[in-house]
Amino acid sequence: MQEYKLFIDGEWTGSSSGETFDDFNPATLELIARLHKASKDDVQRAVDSAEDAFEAWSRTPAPRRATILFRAARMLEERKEELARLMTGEMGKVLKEARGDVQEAIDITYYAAGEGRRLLGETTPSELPDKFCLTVRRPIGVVGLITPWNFPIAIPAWKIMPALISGNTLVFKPASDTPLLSIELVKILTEAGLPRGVLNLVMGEGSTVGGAIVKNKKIRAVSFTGSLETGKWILGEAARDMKRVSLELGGKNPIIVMDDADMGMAIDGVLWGAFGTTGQRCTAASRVIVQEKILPLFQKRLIERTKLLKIGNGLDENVDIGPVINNTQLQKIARYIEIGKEEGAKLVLGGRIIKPLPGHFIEPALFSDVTPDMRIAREEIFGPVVSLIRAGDLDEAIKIANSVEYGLSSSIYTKNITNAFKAVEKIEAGITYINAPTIGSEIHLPFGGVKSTGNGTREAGTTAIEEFTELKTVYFDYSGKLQKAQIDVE
Ligand code: UN1
Repeated sequence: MQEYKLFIDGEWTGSSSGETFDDFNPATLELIARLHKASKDDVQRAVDSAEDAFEAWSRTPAPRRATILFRAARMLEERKEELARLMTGEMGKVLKEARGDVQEAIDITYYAAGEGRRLLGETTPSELPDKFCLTVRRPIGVVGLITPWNFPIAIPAWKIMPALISGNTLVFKPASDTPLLSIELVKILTEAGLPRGVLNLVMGEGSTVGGAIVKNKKIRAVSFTGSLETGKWILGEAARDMKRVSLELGGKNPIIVMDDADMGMAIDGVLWGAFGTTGQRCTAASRVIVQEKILPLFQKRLIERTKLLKIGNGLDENVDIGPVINNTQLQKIARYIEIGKEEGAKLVLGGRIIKPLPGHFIEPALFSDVTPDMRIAREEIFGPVVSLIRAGDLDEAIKIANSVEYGLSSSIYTKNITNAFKAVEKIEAGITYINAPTIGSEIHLPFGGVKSTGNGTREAGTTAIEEFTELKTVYFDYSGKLQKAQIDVE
């Protein structure tokens, strides 16, 4: 079994406390790796090393920083299959999805590398003669990145690549359930030529290691994807030092199915949106709001199709649904199944923990007769559980869609163009899909949500650069005399 150390100041170094933690395959429960756990001192060393590296890295021309990213992207491409297999063995998602996860990392790496020749600011006329106005982008400084386990390489890459191309230096903590892909990503970037200290990897629990990152005064920005509870804590802590924070938190994403929809397509969409990644996406569809006329037939057909999904080890190419990440999550999902029953929803399919498979498996679950006030219709479960909710018309469907505290992704299935535009206008979410499920974002568009899903920032797309840069406004006066804005108006 492999043991992995921390990566600080360009060296793989053991934890100063000597503490380690274990990494298991969720499908087989095999122990696959032992990882060094960072102490507070280790985090401080990582921050110091990032601080030392900042001057040289931020002064390296962005197109030259990009050459390292282009090289890393090509290496990721060459190793795509191997990395996908490693991911399935650690995180559990089925192989074709793991390949997609690596592809997303490849895409953002190329995209961020391309930004090395843009990093656009703006130029605009001055109100005074012989004066030139522009904005330039500057890196923020030492940035802390904290990532979740559900996209073990895509989400780290979403954050690392734009942060690097913008000239920041980093202290990065991946989720303790899935550190292996992050270790590979750090190795690839190092081999591609990233200078020492620019990217430091610390591992361990969120409460200690993540906490030490967030509280460190030298860290000027934190980018976090994870739970609402942790996000709120980070925002509060960061306020003390006026740190920049970007948060991608939970979702309770609805798919609205109108009675004019193509039903077969909507069912395909629900199966993929709700049960892909075993429902463990922030964008997973967990509420399916169906117009009442078609609800009975829709429910019947959805049950039939869900029954056909094959559960098992994601390395088997025939499997549709892999395991849940760990026992805590498995028990949390099982508890929500009980809560749903107690609240009076009808469990029409699945929801049982599967034994005697050794891993953390649960059957995809469908609840009917769910009302919007029930906890299973409001709280993020992060598992393969769908609540079917009845709506009379589009207005009611949208009202239900908006009745939760989250607002990440959303979807509507309809053939009616008016319905589609109304949904775009009225659904409170960062993302709305028309005739496609709630998952499947592309890296060159902004990703993020409204309400409690975040704090207004967006990842990926051109907004990825905004997330990791400061704007400087420059006024260049070449008139040779004092000119006064707002005063010299004649
Ligand atoms: C997440 O839901 O946790 O849209 C991230 C998707 C992926 C990213 C999802 N591109 O499903």
